[in-house]
Amino acid sequence: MKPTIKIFFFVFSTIIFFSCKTKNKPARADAGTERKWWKEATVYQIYPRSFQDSDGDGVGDLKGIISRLDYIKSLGIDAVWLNPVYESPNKDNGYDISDYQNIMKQFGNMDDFDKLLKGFHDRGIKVMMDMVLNHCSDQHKWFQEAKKSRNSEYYNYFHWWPAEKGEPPYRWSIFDEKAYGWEFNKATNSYYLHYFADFQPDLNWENPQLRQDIYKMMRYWCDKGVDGFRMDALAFISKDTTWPPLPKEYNGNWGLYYASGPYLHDYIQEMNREVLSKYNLATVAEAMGDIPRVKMFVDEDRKELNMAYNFEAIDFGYLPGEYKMPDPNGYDFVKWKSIYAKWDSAFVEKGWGTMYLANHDQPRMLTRWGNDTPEFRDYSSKLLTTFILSMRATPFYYFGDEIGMNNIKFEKVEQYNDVELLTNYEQVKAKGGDLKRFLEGMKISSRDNGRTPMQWDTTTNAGFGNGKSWLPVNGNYKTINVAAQEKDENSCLNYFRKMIRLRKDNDVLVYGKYTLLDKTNPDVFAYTRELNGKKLLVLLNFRGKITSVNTGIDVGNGEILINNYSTPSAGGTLKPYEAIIYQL
Ligand code: TEU
Repeated sequence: MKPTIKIFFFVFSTIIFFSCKTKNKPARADAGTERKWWKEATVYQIYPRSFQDSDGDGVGDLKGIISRLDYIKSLGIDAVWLNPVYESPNKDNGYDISDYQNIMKQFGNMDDFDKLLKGFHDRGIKVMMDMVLNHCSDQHKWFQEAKKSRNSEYYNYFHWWPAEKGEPPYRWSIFDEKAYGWEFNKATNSYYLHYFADFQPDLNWENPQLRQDIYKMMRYWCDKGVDGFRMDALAFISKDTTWPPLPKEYNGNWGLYYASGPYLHDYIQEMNREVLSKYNLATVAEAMGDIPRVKMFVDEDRKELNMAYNFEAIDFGYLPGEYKMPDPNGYDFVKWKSIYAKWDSAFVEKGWGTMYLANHDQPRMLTRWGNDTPEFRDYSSKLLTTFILSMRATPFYYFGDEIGMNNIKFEKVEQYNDVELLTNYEQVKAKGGDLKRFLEGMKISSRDNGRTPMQWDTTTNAGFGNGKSWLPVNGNYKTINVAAQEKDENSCLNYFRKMIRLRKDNDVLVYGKYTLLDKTNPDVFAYTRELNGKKLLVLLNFRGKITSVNTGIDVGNGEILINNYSTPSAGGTLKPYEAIIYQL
């Protein structure tokens, strides 16, 4: 090429480059963060085991999801997060992976996965995979080899404590009957570490070879065309291998301690260089801790991840020192509101958050944060939907919540499937605790409540599948189901669609500045969202009674954009579980 032509091309491409940049300039009123598809997206979480069973074995599968693609599209969501679909013995429902590059047999095969991915992409829906990187299954080839001998090439893929050094320093385990994080292995005369169940050995990220294998595996999925990752327990991957005793100040706060490994962010940055930066991905990490710690995962300058999935608000209202035991006196609503305001302010300048009220580790949002009595189920379900979709953070919406599914509330321990509940039950029992009280509490907070099969229609098993489902279908499926709600324009389902459209049509709901109002109101969550001169007011009455609200804003000339009653309240009061968004 002649030098003059080269110069011409250089000048021309520079102009194009900068004009594209200006077009994508942020429209946010108060921050420097850029517009991104994953900030504007609503993510719908699918727990494949419970969504749709296509072959009658009682377990949901990929073909089942394929048969529901048009339904998922009809919701208006932009992306899905699929809980783990990899090969697994399923002792923790896929969070114990035995082969990261194969599909769990119960769910189908790789051909089904490719069809599913294409089916989503054809409909303009992105797919986020669940990546479990802190641990794998004890059935994984790496562990099967490692446990044979200290000389195995995979021995250092895990953390071991040689028995000749005596008992290992205490580590707590979340899913262990003895709450003990080390398990003895005879063949190697050593203990392996497991922060979760003993069938979930922790991977040794301190070993560069393991990290390279993980990155290679992640690139395999990226090359297939997946659009992002939800990274399970990522904050726990780095360990201090001098194994100091657990510091006293972390007593009871194991999550924080486990999330403070010395090389955590070096590893995430390395993963970013080796994998994430090479693709256009949405990444979200389960990130424990206070604001400065969580910001480290998502501050753009640090080149780690996109979104933080924090636990402070969702874990609120449990009795201190008792695992997931709801306080019978309820929770401090004013404090809860302030937690949301605090986390909003965390990401004004840098990073980005997520908004959710439920997922597969939580009970149904309607039971926990709303009101599942017949009188208020409909109103409170719509209220929670309004809340999730009007905050400044990417909404992660859990399947089934769009029709207002609620907790199944098992009576007996035998009815449960979840390893978390079963091991915690044993822990309470070992301590001589009150098991009846424990089971009462679990009716509100246990994970199986959120895992019962999707309620599609009034046919056998709610249309989930022909076989006996792995968890029973909630007995209310004859009234609470998709088919019935499709026909009712005022259903929770259609309200969810409407609210999604509202968020799509109003940038202000995505990027607009957030201001909490009437902060000390013990019943109402009230806030404004503002962007480029547009201002919305969100009013949410979280109580089953008429309440007053005092935001100091005159809504007289405001236009109501959405409301969950046929005739909205006017002035300073709100009806039970009323939700209104005004454009001021
Ligand atoms: O959960 C990670 C996690 O930190 C758990 O403590 C979670 O908060 C707990 O399950 C809440 O009840 C992930 C997955 O989401 C969960 O389903 C798995 O069981 C867990 O990892 C182990 O892989």
